[in-house]
Amino acid sequence: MVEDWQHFLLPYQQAVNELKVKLRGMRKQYQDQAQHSPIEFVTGRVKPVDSIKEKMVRRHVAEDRLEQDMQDIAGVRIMCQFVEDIYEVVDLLRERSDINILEERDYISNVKPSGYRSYHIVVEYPVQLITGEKKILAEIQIRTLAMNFWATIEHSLNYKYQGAFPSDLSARLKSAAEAAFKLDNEMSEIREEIQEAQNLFSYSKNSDWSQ
Ligand code: 0O2
Repeated sequence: MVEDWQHFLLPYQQAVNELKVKLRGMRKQYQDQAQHSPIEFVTGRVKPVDSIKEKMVRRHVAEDRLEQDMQDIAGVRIMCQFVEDIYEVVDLLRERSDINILEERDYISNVKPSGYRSYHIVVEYPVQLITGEKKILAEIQIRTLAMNFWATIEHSLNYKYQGAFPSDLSARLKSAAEAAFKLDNEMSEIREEIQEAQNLFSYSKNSDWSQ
């Protein structure tokens, strides 16, 4: 029985904070070398207690199995400019010694019926507490800016309709997901041209809105 949720969630918040710092640090290193960063920006959140409780019921997760069976209490999202960047980020994560990848779910090759696309990685990440080391499960979602735009809109509509979309809205959302993916593919076609233009900016002289 979780009696003190704030206490239970503290190491999850620490994991999210640390991962955000590390991933933003990767972007800084690319900028430092005046190279295109596959990471555009990073966000993170700890799942709200109500969402945890709702998912426990929906997925039949017992409270004493939460730490092992709920993989997305700590969540980090990495946004990329291009689909190719997503796979570069995945390779970078696979190389890291501070995270242990447990599972990968490619919802880009295997698009969800809703139209949702993203690459999900479930990792085990050690946080250092005053009581010692604790391994935390975290879900890292990697997506393009276009995928993120679609998912953000769909998520808010989902909240309103509780997943039961009217069929015309559901069809519109699917078609919007395909339009977003077409935009990603169009951008990939001119990726080299775009990156060349971006390299003409001196990163040190231009403001960085991603921090
Ligand atoms: P939030 O607010 O983002 O935390 P489940 O959580 O049961 O749905 P599972 O198998 O545990 O599914 O994990 P999955 O499907 O790999 O990832 C779930 C998370 O991915 C969701 O978290 C969303 O962030 C995102 N996601 C998955 N499918 C969709 C979708 O169709 N539309 C949108 N907008 N996002 C999706 P939460 O808990 O829903 O919410």
